[in-house]
Amino acid sequence: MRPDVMTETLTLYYHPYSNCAQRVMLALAEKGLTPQKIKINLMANEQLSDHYRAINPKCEVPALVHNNHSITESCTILSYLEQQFPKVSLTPQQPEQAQLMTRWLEKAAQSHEHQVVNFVYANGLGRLPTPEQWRYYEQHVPHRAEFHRKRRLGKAGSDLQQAKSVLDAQFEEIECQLSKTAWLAGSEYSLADIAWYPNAKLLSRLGYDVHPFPYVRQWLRRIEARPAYQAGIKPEMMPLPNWLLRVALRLIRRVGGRF
Ligand SMILES: N[C@@H](CCC(=O)N[C@@H](CS)C(=O)NCC(=O)O)C(=O)O
Repeated sequence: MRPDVMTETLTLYYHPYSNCAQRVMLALAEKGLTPQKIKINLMANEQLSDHYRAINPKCEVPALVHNNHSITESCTILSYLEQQFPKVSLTPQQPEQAQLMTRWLEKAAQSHEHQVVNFVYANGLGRLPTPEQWRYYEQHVPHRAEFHRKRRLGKAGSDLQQAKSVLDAQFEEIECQLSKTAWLAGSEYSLADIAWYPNAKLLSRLGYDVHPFPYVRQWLRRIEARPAYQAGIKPEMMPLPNWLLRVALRLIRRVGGRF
């Protein structure tokens, strides 16, 4: 532990069901770090407040504030934690495995928008903005306004077959790696597994069929057996069966925004 570590302040802005926030929750738990946690209620649109926008200009969770310095983008936060809190290492010792981990992290950083969000919307589960939220996006959150503009034109998040085939290719790649090594970057559990677990889990809960991927299913179970998962994520998970979660999300879409 660095000498100043006891006086450092660490605050995590998160929502427990956010796959991106879960990456950071897992890494913090693996490292034995216990930040102050501030829940941003996405359902109540707390992310769309001027106060939170000052912390994360993209109005998304997670954000980590370390000694008044705000870090955003979940995969960037993972690398930051690894650099600042190296006592419990989540990087493989062997250089080739460490390089492989970096490649998985780079892909994970692109995956939320291009894989998860597309599938969720194409499957009829993503929330639609109200006119008020839409105005906020247009003024302050251009990437989200752009996504919804494309979605309305049928250019994003509308073709379920296409969204599934992108996921098929991704899950085949993960399955192939896990058929050769215990973890994504080789023989050691690493940030690569932490970055990909929440995506794979969320997609499987929301209707992507992981049955054709036995190594992925075993890997999910092994991660869920880790003390860091049990302490860092599980206590805040909603114990809803998957089918009920999907029904709830479809209802929220119906009664929510229309834009
Ligand atoms: N690329 C970002 C994506 C973060 C993101 O999209 N977070 C979602 C939750 S998973 C969010 O906060 N959405 C805001 C909203 O729904 O308005 C990251 O990896 O941190």
